[in-house]
Amino acid sequence: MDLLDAGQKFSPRQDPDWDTALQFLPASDSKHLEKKPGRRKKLWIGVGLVLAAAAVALLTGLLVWHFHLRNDIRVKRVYIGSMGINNQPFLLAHEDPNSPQFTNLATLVSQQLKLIYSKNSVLARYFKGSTVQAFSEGEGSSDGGSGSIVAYYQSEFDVPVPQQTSLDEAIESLDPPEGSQQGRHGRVMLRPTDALNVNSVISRAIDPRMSRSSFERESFNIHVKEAGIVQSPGFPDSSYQPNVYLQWRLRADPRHRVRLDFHTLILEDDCQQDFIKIYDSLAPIENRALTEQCGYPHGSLSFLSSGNVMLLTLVTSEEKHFPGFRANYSQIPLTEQSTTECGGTLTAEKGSVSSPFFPSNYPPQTTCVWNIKVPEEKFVKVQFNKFSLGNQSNQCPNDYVAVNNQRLCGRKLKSTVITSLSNSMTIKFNSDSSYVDQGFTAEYEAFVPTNPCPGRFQCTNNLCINKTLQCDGWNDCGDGTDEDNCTCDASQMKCKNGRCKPKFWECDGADDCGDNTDEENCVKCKTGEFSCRNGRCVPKELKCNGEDDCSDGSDESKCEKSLVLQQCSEFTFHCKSGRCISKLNPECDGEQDCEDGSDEDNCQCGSRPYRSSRIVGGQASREGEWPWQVSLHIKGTGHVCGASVLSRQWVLTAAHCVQDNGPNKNSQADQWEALLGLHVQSQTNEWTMRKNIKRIIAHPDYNPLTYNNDIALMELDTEVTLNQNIWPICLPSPTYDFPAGQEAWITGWGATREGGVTATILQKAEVRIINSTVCKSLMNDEVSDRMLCAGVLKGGVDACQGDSGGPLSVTGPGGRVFLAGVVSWGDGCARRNKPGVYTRITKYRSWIKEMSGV
Ligand code: 4AZ
Repeated sequence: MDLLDAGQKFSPRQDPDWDTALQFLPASDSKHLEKKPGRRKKLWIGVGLVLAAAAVALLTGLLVWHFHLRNDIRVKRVYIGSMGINNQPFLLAHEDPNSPQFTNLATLVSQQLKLIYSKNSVLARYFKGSTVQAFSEGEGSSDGGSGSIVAYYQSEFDVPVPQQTSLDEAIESLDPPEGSQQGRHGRVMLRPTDALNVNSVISRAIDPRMSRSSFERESFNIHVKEAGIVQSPGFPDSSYQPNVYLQWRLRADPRHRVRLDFHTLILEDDCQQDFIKIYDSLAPIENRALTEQCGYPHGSLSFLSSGNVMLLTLVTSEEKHFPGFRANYSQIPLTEQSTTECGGTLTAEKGSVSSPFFPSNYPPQTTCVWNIKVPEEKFVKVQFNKFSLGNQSNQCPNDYVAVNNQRLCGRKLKSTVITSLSNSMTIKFNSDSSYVDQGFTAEYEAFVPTNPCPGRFQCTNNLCINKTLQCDGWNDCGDGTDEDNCTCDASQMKCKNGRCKPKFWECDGADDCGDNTDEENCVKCKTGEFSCRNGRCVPKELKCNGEDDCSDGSDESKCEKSLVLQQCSEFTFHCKSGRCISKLNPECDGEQDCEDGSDEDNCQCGSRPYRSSRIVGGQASREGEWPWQVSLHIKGTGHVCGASVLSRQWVLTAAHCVQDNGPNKNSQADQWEALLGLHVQSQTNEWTMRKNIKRIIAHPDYNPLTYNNDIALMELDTEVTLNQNIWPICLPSPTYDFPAGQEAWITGWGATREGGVTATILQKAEVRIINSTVCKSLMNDEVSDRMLCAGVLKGGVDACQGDSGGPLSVTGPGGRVFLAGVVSWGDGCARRNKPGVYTRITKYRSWIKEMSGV
């Protein structure tokens, strides 16, 4: 019998009792196996009933567990807090947890807390116990008696999981009412049992990242009266230890603030793993946290306490360890009247105001009020230059600046102008008790209402600018109103938004109009066609298909995925094997694209090794931010040029830096020394290496008249040890593409303005790659194909004298930084429409390899 024959027995329509018909294959003894239909049905019903009963029982059990037993599953919840106590003097012995004075007072505080919790049914039910961690001076006794003290404690509760929120709420309900001096835990409430006169209790749940049980914990007590240094253990010779929770309790003299300035801070990038947190308290109370930092932070790292204590904590995880931190501590007196620090009455017609201690972060719990009064017939306007006050939010409930009662916060108010329609203006600055920021600087000025901008153009945002800046293609007002309603002249194009822009900016790869209309209709090919770099048009579908349809390879040069190409071109990456791939800039992007993996060879470059994360118009960089930056010194003279680290033994600079110049024999290696890992001129540190030069190889075709081939290699006399501040930059392959409009960074210690003096701290500035055709026309055709232009055409940002030889750094697709250019020349510095000109490194890749092996 074949199988089909057996299958014919399956006939559900004829036999509704389907399981009796489930006989696809005949058994050898079919009679024996066939079940009696009636008995089997009963059996199945029975099994069904049993299963249903089991399911109901299971469900009931689960519900009971959920609503009853699970309610009984308790978790430990820890709150960190502070208690202000009147009538208890602070003694030196209170700093020592082993002293009897500490123990006695700690016992009283624990009893007091128990008493406070006992008056709240939720707290009373779940309270387990408290421990006191430290004491500090209070801000003065409210009844003028024997002084006051603050106790820092930890309270533990065992709470059923669903009750955690109510417990948090109960704890927060103990906070003193806002603005009150005397809390609700005063004498009256606690008498007669307690000996403590409590004026406030504040506590919050501990940061969960600080409550891991596996931590090794340690605390250090530091008096900051004598300025000193605090650093992570092992810094700078070794990275910090795993799994630690370290606390540094910093105490200043009474009526002083603690000041903490970070010199270095390099932690793992992920704040869930490693972080530092600073508190305006001696215990890590969440609503006294001033900042949390991890990775390689870039903002201001100078912090001030509101009173005479501060807590610095370091938490690390099991994996990945970084150098850590070093910070300087000191104390500064708290002035009797806050107006000497900030605020006051200002009657001059012009002046400036800033948040306290700017550019350091402002301290918490600070209020300043400036009352500006100018002559009767005038109005007042204020312009913010820097503005960094927390996050933007609707009502600005935390830190804010209020101008005539209008609250401002966030980070977007730079260049904002606010006018007062009278001769007075009130500016108020307010910081709450946690999370500080850098603050603001502002300038105010009186003006005649009928003529707010005498001789100048008035922007809609009330800024006054020079009339010549109107309709010049640049947004000088900040709100673009100087470029509205303009009649474009013959050399300009009209954008759709009505603005006029120089014609040569059309199709240069950058959105100059602001609405991108200068970049539209740039392609001459029909829709559905790809425009090749050689001007040919090919169907779009042929782009990135692995074949050179343009005949110049450009249809295969900017592909997402890498295809191995039949033919190589000047636009495609050459693998070591000799084959080419279609992906744009595949080298060192973290993905293997060549079959032989050669696109990821030699990629120990271009990263900030411990990142987790002059120049005119720039800003000071952070130490270690540009580890490939070199300062070239002529011995006995000091800094002359910049250079870039290529390897342990080679640095790259400009040929014009190493030319003999009268009596200066700059072409001779022994005249020079290279400083690697330098941040501040004349301030070397443990990361800095000073090296003599063994050999200088200037490009043989360098032309001192045209600056063509302005490139030179320097061989160091011995290899440097790479460290967190010394690391090579990646060299781009000859086919690497740096498109117009791409962001790039220039760095150096050169002049900070044309004809000015050099910078002390390494400066950085962001510029953009500029289209070569545009650049040639701006620079009188003096730019060759072996040069690259970058800058900000509006002016104000550029490399300058002393930056020569230094890097033009561009971040590639995988996050590594590539050397796009070497600072070479320019028409002055930071002039409008005069970009900086750089040696185009892609043109010298094989020369560098040939000369240095890098
Ligand atoms: C110089 O003299 C120099 N604006 C370097 C760069 C630039 C100008 C001058 C570019 O070394």
